[in-house]
Amino acid sequence: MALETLFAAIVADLTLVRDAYEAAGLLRDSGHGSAAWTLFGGADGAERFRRDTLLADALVRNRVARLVFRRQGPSNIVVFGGNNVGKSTVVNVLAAATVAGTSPEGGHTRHAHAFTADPGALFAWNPYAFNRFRQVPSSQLAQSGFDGFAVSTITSDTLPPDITLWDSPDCDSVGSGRYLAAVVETATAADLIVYVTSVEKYAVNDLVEWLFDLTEAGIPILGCLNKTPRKDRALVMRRHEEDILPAVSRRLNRPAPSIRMVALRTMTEGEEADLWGADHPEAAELRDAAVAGAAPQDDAVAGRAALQAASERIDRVLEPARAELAVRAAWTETVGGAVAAFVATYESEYLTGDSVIDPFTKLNVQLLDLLNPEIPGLSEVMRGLRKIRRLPADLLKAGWRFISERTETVREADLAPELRAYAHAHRALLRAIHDRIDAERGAPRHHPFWDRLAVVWQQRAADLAEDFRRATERHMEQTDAEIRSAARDILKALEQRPGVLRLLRTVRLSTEMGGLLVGFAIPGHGHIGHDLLDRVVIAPLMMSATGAAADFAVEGYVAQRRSQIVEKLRAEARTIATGLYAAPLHAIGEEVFTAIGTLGLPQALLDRLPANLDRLRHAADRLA
Ligand SMILES: Nc1nc2c(ncn2[C@@H]2O[C@H](COP(=O)(O)OP(=O)(O)O)[C@@H](O)[C@H]2O)c(=O)[nH]1
Ligand SMILES: [Mg+2]
Repeated sequence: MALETLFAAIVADLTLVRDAYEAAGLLRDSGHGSAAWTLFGGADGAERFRRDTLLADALVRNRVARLVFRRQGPSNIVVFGGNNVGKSTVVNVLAAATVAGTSPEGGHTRHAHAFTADPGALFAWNPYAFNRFRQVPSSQLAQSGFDGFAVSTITSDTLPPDITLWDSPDCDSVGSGRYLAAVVETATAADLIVYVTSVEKYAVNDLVEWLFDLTEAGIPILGCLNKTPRKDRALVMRRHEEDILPAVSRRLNRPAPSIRMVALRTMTEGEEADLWGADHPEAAELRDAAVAGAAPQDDAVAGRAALQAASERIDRVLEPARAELAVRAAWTETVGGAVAAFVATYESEYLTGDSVIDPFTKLNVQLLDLLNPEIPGLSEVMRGLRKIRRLPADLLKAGWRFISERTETVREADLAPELRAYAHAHRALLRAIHDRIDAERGAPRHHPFWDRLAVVWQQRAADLAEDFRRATERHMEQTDAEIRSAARDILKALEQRPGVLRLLRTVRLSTEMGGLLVGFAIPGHGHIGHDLLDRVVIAPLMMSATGAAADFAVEGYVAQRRSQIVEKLRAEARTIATGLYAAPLHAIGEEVFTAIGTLGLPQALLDRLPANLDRLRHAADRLA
């Protein structure tokens, strides 16, 4: 791939990432409880992420671009620093004219503003510079959105014509989150940054960290100590170099930049223009140092340093997108696991459990009912089986309280085994989901998905329980119909065995366990338990001396019809679980993502972008 194509692909992907993050509000709000705050476990992490994301994108577009395009045009000197340190004043000192607006209040400058002799030449070499910003007339700058910037034409006697001066907004004041993108865009376009600080601000950690980020990205920095009385200057400069930078270096475990500092004369009572007047040679000293420092760098060196800095950040930048994909996978897995828990519980408690063989009891009873409705005890058993055929609503209440109370209620014991199995299966499913949500939210850093899910889940679980109740009842009716038709089929098959039919007609029934399990007794054979078909139908047939082929045919048919019922019930439990739970749970997941703002960045992009940065690095190393 040609270097330019590769570069364009990287820029396009970074743009998609940044668009997605901006749409989701991740770059705007890092306050308590915001998505970024939750995702990064606090404001520090959220702000670090915002800075890394803005930097990686802007470094690529404004500096890595030098590997691809020939940098031309004026050099940019960008004045950068904390709130109210006198940045705009320093722009004026450098221009030796009042060009930039200053104000005693903080946060006055909110847009990037260029002062240049040749506006047309500004970014003629780089189509990607300031591509997320709109140029507006400087008179409209104050009213423009945070994506506005202005370019004013100046003619200066003191400043070389190939120097463009940039005023930038504060990088640290409250609310700077909104215009931080403008700060980063301007800073990364710099050939030299004039870092303005003061006796009040020089020790602010957040500001000092910028010096590390910018230096590592290969951007030359000149320090300017402003608003500091002459008697304190030497001390402040020494402390900055000997204490502050090393302390931050130790904390960040990154090498300390070495920053040359020039101090400006303090404006006491007087006019701003005095600051660059004849008796203030500091202004000229600063200007000369800045112009010298802004001399064009080697493009390959500058581009590679920026590429290195962007590459080092890319994993942190992509973290929210990766986290989102991981959350999607986790939710799919949770739903799958919960549905599996539902089916497993239903199976073990109803279909394959050794104490409950309710479908067969029903089958046998139906069979007997068809044979002889007058069989003693049969009508009671039929009534018993039909007894509790509705799931009591409170058993299905899906609130946390219901799930955490793992006690068996009295009413539950009264339930027909099928319903009890279903109620337990329902609970197993809820518990699986609840446990996962709890575990995820328990982590100090977690995806906001889980918090929102907990809220939506509370609202929806009641509806789910109601749907479940209806579906279970419907299913029970279907099961009964299925069992009745199986009984009819078996009876038909048994017609070949009139002796067995005769025997069965004499059976007596007794009920156990609250009428839910049925015992069978045949006069002369004693109590034979509840699995009638195996013992009463199959066994005698096996022992019978008559035609083995026909016997096995009947036996085989009965066994097959029975296993069909089990298979059908198992399949239906799966269908119920999938239709009733899986689809709505996935829909809830999507709803939560929509509510919290889904990024929707595909895995392919997350793999491709770092790989392309690597490829560009190798290509640049080969060129060097
Ligand atoms: N006392 C004093 N005030 C200054 C000096 N430099 C700038 N200021 C004032 O500090 C205030 C903020 O300056 P400004 O350049 O707007 O700061 P910015 O927010 O960093 O751009 C303005 O009222 C300036 O006049 C200085 O050297 N001494
Ligand atoms: Mg300003």
